[in-house]
Amino acid sequence: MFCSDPYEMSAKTPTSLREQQHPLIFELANTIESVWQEYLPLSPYQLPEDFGYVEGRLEGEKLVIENSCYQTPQFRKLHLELAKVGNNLDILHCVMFPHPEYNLPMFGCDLVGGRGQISAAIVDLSPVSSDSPKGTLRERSLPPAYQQSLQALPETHFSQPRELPEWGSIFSDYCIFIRPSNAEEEKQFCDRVRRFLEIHATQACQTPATPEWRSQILAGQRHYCTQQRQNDKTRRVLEKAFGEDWAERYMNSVLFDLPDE
Ligand code: BLA
Repeated sequence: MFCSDPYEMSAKTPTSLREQQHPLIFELANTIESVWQEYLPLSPYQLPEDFGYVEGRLEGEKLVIENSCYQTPQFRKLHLELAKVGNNLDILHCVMFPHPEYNLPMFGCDLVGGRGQISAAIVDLSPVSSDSPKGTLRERSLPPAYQQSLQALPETHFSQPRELPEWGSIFSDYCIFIRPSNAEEEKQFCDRVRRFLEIHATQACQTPATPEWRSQILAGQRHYCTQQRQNDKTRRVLEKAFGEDWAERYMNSVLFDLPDE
């Protein structure tokens, strides 16, 4: 069906925003959802205050945000967000929050681009705990099974690696943060995201609950979210479109929220 207003269309069909975004975002959004559907027993997750679909204005341009959220026995929240600011800025944001009863890392992925070029592509499995139930935040490391699987992945080659900001100390040695410079690098990045997700989903389903680790894991997740909330580039986009209070609430309750104690 032809529709003259793309935003009107996206309000009706939840998969349509990605069709108006950079092809790598379209590809990654489909990849993430297909791995989730193939490997994980998904149930719906209700976002607070009906944050599912949001529209605002940024410097006269329309900002559209489309969220999809699920949960599973091991994951408190699987969050995929697509955002589009006019014709200038396309964003994919994805975080998988494990229940703190499970000693699992945080999967995070962010793609930011516009006018045909992705400027930032980042993916990581970030550790939240140490290798003993009473360890400290400083000793964070990925569980051994993750390290083995990640080490076994083929090497990647990206011509424009990017430097992490200071708050990025939460990321692991396996983190990829680049500006993809051609279609081949875009494909390599997308393949790497798929491999991270497959490792994560497979491991998660085999990981038993360990309540004696809970407080350490919770502290690790809290640290992860506290650092992510310091990303001024994300905050600025949200503040300009929706105001400071809204941006603060959205960052704390949708993008990087924490479970109840
Ligand atoms: C960078 N994130 C950015 C940038 C923008 C956003 C505009 C700058 C792009 C650039 O430097 O080229 C904006 N990102 C958003 C917005 C949302 C979003 C508005 O997700 C949501 C509505 N960010 C994450 C996650 C990770 C992440 C999960 O949300 C990592 C796992 C990382 N984004 C991240 C990093 C940068 C970034 C490391 C670069 C920050 C810098 O260089 O200072």
